[in-house]
Amino acid sequence: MGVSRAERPSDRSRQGRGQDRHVLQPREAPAWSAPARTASGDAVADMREAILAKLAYVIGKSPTTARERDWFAATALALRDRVVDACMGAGRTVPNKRVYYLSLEFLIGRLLSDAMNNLGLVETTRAALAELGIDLGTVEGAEPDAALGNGGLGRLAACFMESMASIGIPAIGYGIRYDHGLFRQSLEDGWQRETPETWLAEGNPWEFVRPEATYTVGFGGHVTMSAVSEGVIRRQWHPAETVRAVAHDVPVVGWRGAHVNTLRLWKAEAEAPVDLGQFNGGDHVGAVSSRSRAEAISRVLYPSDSSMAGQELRLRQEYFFTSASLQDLLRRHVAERGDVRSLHDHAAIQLNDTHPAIAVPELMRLLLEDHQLSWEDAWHVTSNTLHYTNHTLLPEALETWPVELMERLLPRHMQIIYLINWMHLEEQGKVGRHDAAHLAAVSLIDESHGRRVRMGHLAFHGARRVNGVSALHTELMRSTVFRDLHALEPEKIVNKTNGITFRRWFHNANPGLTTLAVEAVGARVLDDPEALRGLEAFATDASFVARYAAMRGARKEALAQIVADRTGIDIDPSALFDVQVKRIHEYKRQLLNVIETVALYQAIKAEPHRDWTPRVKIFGGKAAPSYTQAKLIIKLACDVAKAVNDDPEVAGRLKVVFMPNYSVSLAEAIIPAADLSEQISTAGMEASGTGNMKFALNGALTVGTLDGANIEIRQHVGPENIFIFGLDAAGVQARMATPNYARDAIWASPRLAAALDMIASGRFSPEEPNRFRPLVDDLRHRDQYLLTVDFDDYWRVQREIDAAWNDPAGWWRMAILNTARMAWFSSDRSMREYAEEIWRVKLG
Ligand code: 26W
Repeated sequence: MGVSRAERPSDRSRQGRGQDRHVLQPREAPAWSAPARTASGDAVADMREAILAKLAYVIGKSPTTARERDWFAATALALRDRVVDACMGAGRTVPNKRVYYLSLEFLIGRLLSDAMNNLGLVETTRAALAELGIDLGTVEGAEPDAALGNGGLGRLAACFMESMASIGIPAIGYGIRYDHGLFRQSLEDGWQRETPETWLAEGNPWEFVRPEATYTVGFGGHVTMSAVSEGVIRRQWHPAETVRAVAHDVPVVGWRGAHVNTLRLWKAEAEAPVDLGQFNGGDHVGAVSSRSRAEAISRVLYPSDSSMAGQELRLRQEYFFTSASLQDLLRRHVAERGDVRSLHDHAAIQLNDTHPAIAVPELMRLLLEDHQLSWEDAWHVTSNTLHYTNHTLLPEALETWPVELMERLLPRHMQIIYLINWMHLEEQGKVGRHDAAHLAAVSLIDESHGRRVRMGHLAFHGARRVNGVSALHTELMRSTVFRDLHALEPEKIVNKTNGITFRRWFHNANPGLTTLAVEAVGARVLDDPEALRGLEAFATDASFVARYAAMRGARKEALAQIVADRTGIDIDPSALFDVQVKRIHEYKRQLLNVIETVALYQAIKAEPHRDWTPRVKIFGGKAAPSYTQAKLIIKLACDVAKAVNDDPEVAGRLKVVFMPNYSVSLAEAIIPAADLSEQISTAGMEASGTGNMKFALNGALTVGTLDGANIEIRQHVGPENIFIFGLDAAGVQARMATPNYARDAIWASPRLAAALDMIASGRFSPEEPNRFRPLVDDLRHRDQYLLTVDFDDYWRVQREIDAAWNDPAGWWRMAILNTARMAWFSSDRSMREYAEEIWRVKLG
C-alpha cells in the first residue's frame, strides 16, 4: 500500500481544488435526529472503533497521519457497512416487480450526510469523530461531489433514486461511471474556464466493484442472414469491435434505513488490455490504442444539456450503458423467473429522456437473437416494458442521429428501426392515413434535413407510457412535438410533475428550519411532509416568525462568508438575497436579470437618496463549454458586478455576485440562505424546473413566469404568496408570430432602452467597448426568448417585491406559507404516482 503524498496546500489553492470543502451547513445538533441526542455510549464507541478500523486496515493510516480525506474515507466505509447491514436485514426476497431507471446522468453530490441522516446516525457519527478529535463538518467537507450529471435531468434522477429507496420501490438505477464528472468552472477575469473534474482521484469508498457482472457490448461490423426454415430468416450481428461493461454498485439507502436499492454504474474496459499480437509484432502504440478507444466511453460526461452535438462518442456512450443494462436485467429476470416472455410482468424500465432510447431496438435484438422470440412476441414484451420521460421540447435539444452514423455504428439496430417504422407506417395505411404529410410527421425517420433517426419518436412508439414533467409541459407535448403521435394513441402521454427529495433539500440542507418545523408540528413531519401544513398556523405567530427569521439570518451570514472566501466580495446579510442559480441558458433568461440589475443601478444613481431596498443579486451556474452566448452572459454579469460593487454611490443598496463552480453542495449552502428565487424562463420553455421547488420549500419567495412547475407552485402556495409576471405560454406563441416585437418593446420602454444603451456603450467593458454588442444586437433584432417583451412587467414586479420586503411581517408570513404548502413537491409523491400509474409496481 502506497503512502499518500503529503498534501501541498499551495497547489490546492492554486488549482482551486478543495475549494468546495467548506460548503457546509452549520451542523449544530438538530433536535429532531432522535437517536442523536440519545446516542448511547455503546453506539458511539462502536462507531468510533469501526472508523478507526477502516482507517487502519483499509486506508492504512493512523489517526496522527490521517488527512481530512482519509477520515472521510474511513467514515464513509464505516457507514457503508451499516448500509449493507440494513440491506441484509431487509431480507433477500425477490420482489414481484422491479423498476429499472436508465439515465445517462445521476447528479448525486455528496453521499455522507445522506447516508448518516437516513440511517439515523448523524449524532452517533458526530460524537464518535469528536472523541477522536475530528469535526464531522470537516469530514463531510472532504467528500468530493459525484457530479455525474449536468443539471435538472441528472439531479432529478438522483432525487428519484433516494425516494424509491425511501418509500420501498424495488429499483435499480443504471448509468455510467464517468471518470470525470461535470467540469470544474473557474472565472478568470469574468470569463468561464473549464478544468477536468477528478472525483475518483482518491477512489470512491461508496462503491462495490462487481467483476462478475461484466457484459460485452459490440459496435460496427456487419449483419448476416441465414434461413432457419421455410420462410424464416434469422439475422445475426457480427460487431467489428467489442467493449466490456463492468458493474460498479453504489448502495442507495432510504429514509430510516428501511430499504436499500442499487445504483449500478458501468465502467468501460477493453476486452484485452493490450493486443499481444500487435505488441509482439513491434507495434506498441497500436497494441494499446484499442484499449484507449474502449475506455474513452466512460471517460467523461458530455457537458451540454442544451443542444445536441451529434458526436459519435456520445452515441457510443448511450448504446454502451443501455445494452449493458438490458443484458443485466434480462439475465436477472431469466434467473429469477425462467421465461423472458414475462419480462413486462416483473420489470418496468424507465428511459430518462431519449438518451437510452436505443433500448427500443436493443431490447428487440436481444429478445430476437439471444432468446429466439418471434417478432410479435418480442414487440409485445418490449412495448409493454419500456416507458419514456421527456424533459425538454427545445428543438435544438431533441436528439436525432444521422442514419449513416447509425448504419456504421449499429447496423443491426438500424435494420430493426427500419422494420419497426415500416410496420408503424403500415398501420397508418390500414386506418386510411395515406397522406404523405401525416406519414412524414409520424415517421421515426426525419427525411427533411438529411436522413436522421428521431429518438423521441422512437422512444414514444416503443414505450407503454410517455410522460412530461409538469402539467404545462405535458400539455405542450400533446399539442406540439408529439401532436401527431398523440392523436394516434391519446392515452399514452401522462403527466408526472417532478419532485425533490426532502431528506436532502430540507432535513440535511436546512437542519435549522427542520428543527423549527419539528418543534411546531411534531416529528411526524419527518415522515409525512403533508404535516408541514401545520406551519400555516404559525405564519403570524411572533415567536415562531422571529425564530424563522433568525434561522434565515444565520444561513445568510454563513453564505456571506462563503461568498467572501470565494469571490472577495463582502455582502450584507441584512439585504434581500436575490438568487438565480442554474445552468446558464438563453431561455432561462439570466440576461433579463442582469439587464434589470443595470436598470436598477441607473435608477439608484439617478435618485441616490430614495429609500432603495438593499439587494444582493447572486448568480451561479455553468455554461456548456461551446455555448459562446452563455459564456458572454457570465462575463457580462461579472463585469456589471465589478462596476456596481466598485461604485460608492450605490453601496449599501446594490451588490452583484457571480459565484463560481455552482454544484449540488453549493446549492445546499445557497438555497436555505435565499430570500428571493428567480424562475424567469420564457413561458413554455422550462419543462418543469426543480430548483424552484427547493427554494420555495426553504421559504424563499419566487419571482417567476407562468412556466413549468411554477404554475403548480402558484396553485399550492397561493397566488398571493408568489410574484408572477410576463406573458404566459399562449401569449409567447402569439407574440412570436408578430413582426418586430423586440423593436416595439424597446421603443415602448425608455428604461429598457437606457439599460441596453449602457451595456452597448461599453460602460461595463471600457477596455473592449464592443464586447457585449452581440448580446444587445441580438435583443434588438431577434430576441428569441422575449426578454424585451417581458422586461417592463419584470421591473414592475421587482419593485413590488422591494415594497413587500419593507413589510417584514408580511414577508415572513408569505415565506412560512411557502414552506407550509410545498409538501406535494416531494419526490416521494412523484414516485408514488409513477409506481401506481406507470409502472404498476407495489411499494415494499
Ligand atoms: C442532447 C443534449 C441534451 C442533454 C440533456 C439535451 C437535453 C438534455 C436534458 C433533457 C436537459 C434537462 O436537464 N432538462 C431539464 O429536466 C428537468 C427535470 O425534468 C426539468 O426540471 C427542467 O425544466 C429541464 O430543463
